[in-house]
Amino acid sequence: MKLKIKNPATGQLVQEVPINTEEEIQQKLKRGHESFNNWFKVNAHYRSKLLKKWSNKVQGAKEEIAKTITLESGKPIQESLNEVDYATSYIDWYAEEAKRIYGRTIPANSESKRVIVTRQPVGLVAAITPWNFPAAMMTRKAAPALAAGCTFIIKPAENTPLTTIKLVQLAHEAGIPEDVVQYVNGYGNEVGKLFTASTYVKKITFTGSTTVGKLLMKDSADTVKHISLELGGHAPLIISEDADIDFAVSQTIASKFRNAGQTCICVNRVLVHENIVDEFSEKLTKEVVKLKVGNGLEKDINIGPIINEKGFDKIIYQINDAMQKGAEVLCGNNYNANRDAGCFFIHPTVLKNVNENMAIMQEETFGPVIPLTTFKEIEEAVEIANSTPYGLAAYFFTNDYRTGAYFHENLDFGIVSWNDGAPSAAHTPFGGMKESGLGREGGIEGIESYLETKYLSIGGLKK
Ligand code: TXE
Repeated sequence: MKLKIKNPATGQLVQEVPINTEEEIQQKLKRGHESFNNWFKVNAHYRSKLLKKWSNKVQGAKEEIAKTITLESGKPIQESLNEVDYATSYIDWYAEEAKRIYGRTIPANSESKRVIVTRQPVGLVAAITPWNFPAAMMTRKAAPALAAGCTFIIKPAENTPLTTIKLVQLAHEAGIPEDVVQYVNGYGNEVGKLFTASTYVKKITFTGSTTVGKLLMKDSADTVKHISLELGGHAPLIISEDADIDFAVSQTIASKFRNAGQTCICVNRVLVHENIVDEFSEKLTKEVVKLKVGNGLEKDINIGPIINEKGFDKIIYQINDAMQKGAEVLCGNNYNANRDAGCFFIHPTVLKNVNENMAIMQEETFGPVIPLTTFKEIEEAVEIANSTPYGLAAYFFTNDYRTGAYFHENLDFGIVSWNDGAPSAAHTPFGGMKESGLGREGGIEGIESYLETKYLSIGGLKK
């Protein structure tokens, strides 16, 4: 049995990849578990050196990896090149963090005692990643795991395994032992069950839909695994009356249309103060119609295909639902769908007069659509922004420090971005509140969930 990897822009077969049997997966899990005892005792400075070597190898293969990302995910080639840099930045960051896993001493309550706290890696980590950032989602999980001293096994998305295969191969070439970082290929529900049931796996790290995240959390309960979940988002972007409108337009476009809107932190709902909505929507639409849609390998393409039919149907449903309930189309709402070939393109769309009864204001869109709504008071904007079960990223634009402070304190989101459409970076903690997930990836926080705390109490010492 093989996975057929197709280019979502053309429908052409890129490559076939063997699906691992259950027996092969169990063997790999066993090897990952058995190699843990050696790997975690390797000194941290040496692990750091291997991670740096891996980073150099990834940069050395940058063009090849970027082309693979575009071929299997459809994103424009420049975005794929950027993704390779972004993916590498996580390896670089955690190569340094490997050397900074500190313990502490606690003053004892007796002269004959000493109390010491150390940190140790959790063990074998199993990762499940999505198709929207095939390189970065891999390194954002593998780099802190390996830096902490964990062994690592990954199941990439069924439609984008080629980037992962290449990254794992480069890790081995860099000197990271084969059993320490491994991949398996197969269907999510089948491999997911083997990962969650395995007593060798000590932690699950997942990026994907909220539905699957909840399932993995339930299935991990039987063996009480550590779990990190980076799930869906429904990011609001709020534009205050005093904001710099031209800047807000450029940042809205940068945030919304990256990867054709198939990004968990991309803007999903735009809330504009009612006094500036006409100027903002006019300027926004003027820029949005300039974006070019097409095959990401061609020159100057801004927006590639939608990943698959399921994603396409969800976006079209949300647009139609909004229009039926009174939304006005300012631009876009045209698309090319070739269901036989599996190719789906949606032109960037701006909708005005949306309201909270429309699906597009309640559910993650994952497509190139901007719904615009208005507010009068900042309290009302916050109420709308917080009104969904998601809490990943929120953006706001204001030049008033009091408004900024109010938004910062009252928006229930893990990432709050003030006058900035691109907040994500390796040195920052990325993750959500509410049903957007558990745990953080990146920054000093990103290594925490790969570590256990061990406390040593020494007694009977001479005074
Ligand atoms: O996600 P899935 P899909 C959101 C986004 C998108 C929707 C559906 O709204 O439109 O989810 O996308 C594996 N047990 N995000 O269908 O199914 C699967 O093999 C274990 C947001 O692609 O969650 C793949 O490797 N694993 C998100 C991974 O989960 C399972 C990125 C993601 O697939 C499984 C992607 C199961 N039962 C989608 N079922 C983000 N946070 O960026 C599937 N998988």
